[in-house]
Amino acid sequence: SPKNQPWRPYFHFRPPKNWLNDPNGPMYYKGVYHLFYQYNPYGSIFNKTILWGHSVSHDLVNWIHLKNAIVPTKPFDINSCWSGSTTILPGNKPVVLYTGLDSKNQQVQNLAMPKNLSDPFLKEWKKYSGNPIMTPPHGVKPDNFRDPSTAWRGKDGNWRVVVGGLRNNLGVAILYRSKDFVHWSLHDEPLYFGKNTNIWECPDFYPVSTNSRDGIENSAIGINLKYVLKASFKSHDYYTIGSYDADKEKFLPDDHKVLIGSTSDLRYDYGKFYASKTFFDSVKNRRILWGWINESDSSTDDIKKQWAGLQSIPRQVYLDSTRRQLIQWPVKETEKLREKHVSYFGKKLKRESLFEVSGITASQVDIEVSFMLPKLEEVEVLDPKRNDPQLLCSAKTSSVIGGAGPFGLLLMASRDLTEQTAVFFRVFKDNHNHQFVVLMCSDQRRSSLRQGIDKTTYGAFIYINHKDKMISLRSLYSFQVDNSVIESFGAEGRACITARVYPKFSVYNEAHVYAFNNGSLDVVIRRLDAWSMKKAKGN
Ligand code: DQQ
Repeated sequence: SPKNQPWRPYFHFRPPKNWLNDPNGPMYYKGVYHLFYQYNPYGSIFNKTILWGHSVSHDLVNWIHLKNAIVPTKPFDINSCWSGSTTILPGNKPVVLYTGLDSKNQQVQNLAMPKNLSDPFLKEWKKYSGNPIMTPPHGVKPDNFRDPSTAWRGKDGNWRVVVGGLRNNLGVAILYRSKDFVHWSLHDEPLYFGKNTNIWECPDFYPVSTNSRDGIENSAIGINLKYVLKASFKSHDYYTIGSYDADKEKFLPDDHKVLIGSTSDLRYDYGKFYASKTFFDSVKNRRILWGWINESDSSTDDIKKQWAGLQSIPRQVYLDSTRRQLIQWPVKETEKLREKHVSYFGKKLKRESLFEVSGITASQVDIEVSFMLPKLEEVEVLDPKRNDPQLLCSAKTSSVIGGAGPFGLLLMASRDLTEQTAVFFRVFKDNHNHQFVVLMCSDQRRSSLRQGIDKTTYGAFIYINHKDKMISLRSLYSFQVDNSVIESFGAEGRACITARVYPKFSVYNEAHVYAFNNGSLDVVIRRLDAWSMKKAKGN
């Protein structure tokens, strides 16, 4: 029962045990946030039976785990209930579209609805008897057709929805239309497509406001809107911003910013973060993004520890004032978990120096720091051939001395620094594009003395204005007994990097946090705030 929820030793969402992947159908309904997720209730690896786990929360922080909501029972989903989304129909009636693996293992789209709309927890779900409502169209193989998005309604009153797929070798957001949400007809052309991407999984399509941080409901029509189109492929969530031509049923990216999975494509996160989904939170007027954070250890490890996968901290998303990218920031409610607090002001970090942020329990932390940038004239010049930030971070590690930077934080660090995760910045002059660019890195190479863990370094570019005097970094990490998650937000959320780390020694009281500067120029910490983070509760 919800009253006997196990105590949660961490604040990243996951069920008490077993395998979890994509977030499904998040929504707000009658005072309650719902999160469904791809779940294998029988073990801690991805398996033949995947279904919809279900949890609810009043605050996006503490969760109650309910019984599985949508499980394989019928010929149209007997082999798994894969990813999908919620749409709130007029009259506050939520419905779910999800992918079923049918008795022939074909991917089909199904409709489900709550049995009892007066239960805010929506514990019981029923499936529409006429399922499936969509089957693989011409040119789409039966294993390349999945993950219906939240639907939106056009001026004509008809519903639209996109389904991910691979059609004639193009990654596609396949468009369907319906008058009644039950009978759907295929639109010849996809809403949008990409070349050389493989199948598009979990497409997401939504409006964002051009003049406020408020979220916009999916069916909103109006001025001061732009549209975001996201697709998941090649292990990453790529997005582009543009306009939506409702008459032609087309998404048109700004500045020809296509989705091809290149290093210049925009990504929600430059670390581990996949199959994400947003929803409109009508009570707080914001759009919230959830993403799946996979493990970096082996499946043998996962079988041993009996769980795998968690969800990111829910992030509020909105358009940056440049209108060229999104900003992401952990939802305000996360701050409820802040406990012991320390702060530092005007602390000078001389070249090649290190100082410990002490006074907090450093195994579970929220830390925000703003660095005053040194004179930008004196920074390193970016080699135009090195345009892949991830590769640049792998070459220019935290110990490679630069001009302005590397400076940043050493997280989950042991006293002797043999274990540490470095999250840091390095400032470059990009002569080619006549601008300054900050390279943000998350370096996992020394995150653990354990072997057999993926310790790939991640990196992102953040373009700054020559007048900018400061750059900020916020890292949040929660401790999972066997390992940790570090989510880092650079420049107020303009670049995000999520990493999994599995320290062997730098745990509990042996975990330390440091700020460092390995650049030849001094930097000043304008302000640093760090909090120990409380445990989130199940109830
Ligand atoms: N995960 C689901 C699919 C989706 C994939 C299966 C993305 O529906 O395409 O668990 O991680």
